[in-house]
Amino acid sequence: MPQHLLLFLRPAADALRRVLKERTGMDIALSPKGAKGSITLAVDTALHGAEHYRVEVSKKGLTITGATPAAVFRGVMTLNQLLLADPHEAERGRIPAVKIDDAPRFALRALMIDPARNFLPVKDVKRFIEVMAKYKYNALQLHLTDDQGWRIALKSYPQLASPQSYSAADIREIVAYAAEHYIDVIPELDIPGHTAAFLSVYPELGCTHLRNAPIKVGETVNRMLCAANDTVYTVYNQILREVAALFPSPYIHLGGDEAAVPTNWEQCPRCRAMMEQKGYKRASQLMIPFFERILSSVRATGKKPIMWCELNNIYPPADDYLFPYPQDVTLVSWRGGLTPTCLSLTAQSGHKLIMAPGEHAYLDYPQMHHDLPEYNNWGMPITTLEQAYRFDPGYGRTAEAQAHVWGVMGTLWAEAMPDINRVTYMAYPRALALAEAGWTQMEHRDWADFTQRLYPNLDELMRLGISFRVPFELSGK
Ligand code: TNX
Repeated sequence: MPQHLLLFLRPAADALRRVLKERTGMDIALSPKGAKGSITLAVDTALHGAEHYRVEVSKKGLTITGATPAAVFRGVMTLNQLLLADPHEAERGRIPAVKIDDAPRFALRALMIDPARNFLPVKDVKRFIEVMAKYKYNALQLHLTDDQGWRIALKSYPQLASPQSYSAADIREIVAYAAEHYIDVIPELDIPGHTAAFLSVYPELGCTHLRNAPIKVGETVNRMLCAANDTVYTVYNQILREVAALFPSPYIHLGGDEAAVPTNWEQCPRCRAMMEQKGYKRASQLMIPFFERILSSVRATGKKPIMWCELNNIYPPADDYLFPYPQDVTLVSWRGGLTPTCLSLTAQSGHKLIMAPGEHAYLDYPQMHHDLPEYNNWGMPITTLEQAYRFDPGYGRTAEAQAHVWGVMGTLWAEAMPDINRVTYMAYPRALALAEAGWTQMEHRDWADFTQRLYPNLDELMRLGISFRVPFELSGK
């Protein structure tokens, strides 16, 4: 095996070693020239698709091949699943004879965590990464800024950082750890709403009429960045440059959700003047020039923008229905009830779409009646494990009408999650259902079968000390 390939296969080889040690007690030695051994990992360029892999176990040995090193790593995770399914055999060093040829239905399978609302230390984020990697997730979105906190310490604007935040070294540590699991870490800086933490430091960058209205970090005060203040764009240009340099991800998420336009831009003399000058009828139309400038800063960094798809909040469904997202913005469908519309609109417009519908993928919603969160529930609907599982990210549409769906994302908004235990309690086992929705073709999905395959995995989560919700099979009533 060429030396450079081995280097790239190192994370998969390390993972294989851990899996075999943990499940079978075997301690295998790694060798770059192990082509003759009974255990082989290799990149096979005859395979296509970034995560296409094969696992073959026979009398001759174990071979895991993949189109890329990431694919080989996913194959190792599948081996882990096989061994988990029959721990007694595995303990005896016996691996079932199989021939698996597998590739994901969707290229993106993401979870989003929210250290902005409740900070999560680096070690907890790393642990979270470890678990999600076992289920072949390949992206972690970090919601880094919100009303409750600004969680990234920047050189350019150090004052912004909340007392608990990630340093550049922390970010590098998270990113490197994620990379070993072939997980892309996507930063999110939420603008122009959800910016109370920012505006508590720079109140002069909010709308003119609110400058003297006090802001308390930790309260959702629905303040927005002023659309008609040049300094906002200069500051964010610098922030985006620094964030872009810290994260190797090709993407930056800019939020764009839940902006309180009527109490901010609509009342602000400067924003009103800008509306007039542009000939706009509604203050929400200022989103167009606002994001035009922000997006040009993002493009200058070489990154691709992602935004929450807002259909009824920023852009009210009036007769002059607006769908003004520039073509290079990847959208995330999230708001309950709006996903079918969002799916259709983006199919027409050709925008790339991530599916995170509130109906299935909002892992911050309670899993049962009277379950957590018992406080701070603004009316979140119950989302059972079964409801999470019954998610077809293509919403049953024709192949053509879902061709623009890039993948799935589960959100763990953390207003009611004070620590990582609560985060995993909300995430699991539903994130297992979502992982399957993202990976597996509909014809291979089966709820009853899933619940059976679930047990060894729950057993494993328990053994690892990861909290999760049981019982999970009840209807939720
Ligand atoms: C809406 S989902 C939000 C978040 C909240 C979440 C609570 C989205 C784009 N914005 O700021 O945390 O609801 O479920």
